[in-house]
Amino acid sequence: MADSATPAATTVLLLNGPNLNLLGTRDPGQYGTETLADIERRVRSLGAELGVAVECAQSNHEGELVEHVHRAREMDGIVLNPGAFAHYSIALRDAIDAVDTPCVEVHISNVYAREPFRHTSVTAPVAAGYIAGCGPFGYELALRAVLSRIEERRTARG
Ligand code: CA2
Repeated sequence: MADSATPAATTVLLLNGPNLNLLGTRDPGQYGTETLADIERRVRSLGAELGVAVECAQSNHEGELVEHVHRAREMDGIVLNPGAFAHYSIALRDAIDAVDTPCVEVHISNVYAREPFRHTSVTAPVAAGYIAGCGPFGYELALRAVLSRIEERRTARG
């Protein structure tokens, strides 16, 4: 059990939005062949290498995603692929803005090379960072990026 002499382990929430549970089942040209379970394994394993606990969640429901973000108030960081909610969910944006937990947004595909409605993210302006178009590897980049933000905050707070 953590006491004042033992700092609590860093914990990051890996949160995926609507339809991302279908990864690996179709559309490999856009999203690759890895399943969401493969991606979660990959990010957890990088977390273990870096001494960070990664908790994974996925939901197809806006309200549930909002609640997961609220739950992350007790955590150190969030890696979030909001899926299509990135393009229009003000509720998700407000949740990210409301919690004092740095959030790095990630998209598997290069949304800027796709339809114009994917070029807007309402969540990105309240995120601590944004990664798109790097495939599933983007999640590893996002974990490293959020850890760097967490470290910066710890240094600034002394
Ligand atoms: O590129 C991304 O990661 C996206 O967040 C994926 C979302 C899309 O709406 C965003 O514009 C960009 C869609 C996820 C759908 O995933 C599927 C995977 C396999 C089969 C069908 C859907």
